[in-house]
Amino acid sequence: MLTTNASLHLFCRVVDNFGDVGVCWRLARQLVHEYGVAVTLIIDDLHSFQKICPEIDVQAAVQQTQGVLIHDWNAAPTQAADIVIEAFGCALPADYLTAMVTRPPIWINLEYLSAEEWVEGCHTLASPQSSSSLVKYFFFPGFSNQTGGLLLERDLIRQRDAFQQDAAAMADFFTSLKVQVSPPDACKISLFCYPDAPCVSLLQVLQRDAYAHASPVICLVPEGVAVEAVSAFLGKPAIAGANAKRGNLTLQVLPFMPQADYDKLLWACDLNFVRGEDSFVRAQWAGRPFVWHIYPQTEAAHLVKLDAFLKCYTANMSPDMERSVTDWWHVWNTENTEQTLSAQWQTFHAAMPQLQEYGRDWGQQLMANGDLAANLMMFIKNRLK
Ligand code: TRH
Repeated sequence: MLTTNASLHLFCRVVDNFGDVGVCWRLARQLVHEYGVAVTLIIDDLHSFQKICPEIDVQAAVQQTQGVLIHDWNAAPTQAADIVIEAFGCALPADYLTAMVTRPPIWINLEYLSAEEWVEGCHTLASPQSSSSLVKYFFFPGFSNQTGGLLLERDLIRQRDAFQQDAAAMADFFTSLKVQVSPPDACKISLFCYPDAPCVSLLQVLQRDAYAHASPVICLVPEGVAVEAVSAFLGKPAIAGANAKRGNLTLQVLPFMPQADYDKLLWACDLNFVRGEDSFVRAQWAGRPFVWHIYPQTEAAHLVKLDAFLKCYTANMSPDMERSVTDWWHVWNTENTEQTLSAQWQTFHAAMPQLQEYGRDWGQQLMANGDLAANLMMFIKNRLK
């Protein structure tokens, strides 16, 4: 395995929201804790970082948290490390690039996640830089063994299983969030999506008494998510702790929580609506049915990515199950009328027990690709030879 005295600088610029820092923070911690690498995370937005990791001091130019050295972007190191990871093509500072020419590191561009087929052909490709003697390598996360795999901590699945098998631990978790799970067999849904998701229609569908044959629904929404739809449903501001019950649905706003607690929320719910990249991956490790709201792109490029993932995720499903998932995910990403959502929701909802089973097998299939940190370390080790 990689020598532990190798230094690694991981550069992250927050484009928006929490996924960029979410992915980098997870990777940084894993490389420190599981591989003993000296990781420095250089980041340009400590405020976004603090949302998912409350111990971050937004004023500090340099700080150490959970074994990771963290530099504000404006206080980036001036000496190049042995390994440099540029997250999502974030463009390294000019001075740092100059330092890299003097002491060339292994330079990796960690790319965005996509299930599109071209990813396999580009994974680990070398890109010689025309302006210097440096070479940058592309490293793609993904869903096949021809990609870098997905971020997965060594102990995560064991921790998940222990939590999901421990009714008292789950009850304590909900109590800590001030959520009353009543009745105990209520269907618990977490909701994390972009502002253009058809949330008003979803909440109407979930509250309708026509579905009272199904168990009551408790929908948990982190503060700041689907704010308009949630406050319209509540009839009051969508702030943490606010809740209301209408028809079959109880809706409650949760505080935006630290990353590890958000994982637990995904493990504890019966269905998770997730978005972007990181929560999307974590929902897959939760082993529970999930629905992806993909990050919207111009010219509907995101819908191609959505279908690429659906193709690989549903490959081993029965035709009926495949249709219920594909139709519901399409509706969630493109439609907004209550009528359209209602029909597809009923079919999807009926398929949830089978999806629960399927989710476990899907997780096993993903794990067989090796996890991203392990694959990355192997790639680096081979370059260091
Ligand atoms: O927040 P996202 O939409 O982030 C990203 C960025 O927008 C990025 O620019 C884009 O390219 C990418 O999506 C596709 O969604 P994501 O990726 O799911 O990241 C959310 C992070 O926030 C994830 O690490 C989980 C964390 N989180 C918490 O820590 N606590 C919470 O309460 C919630 C709801 C999320």
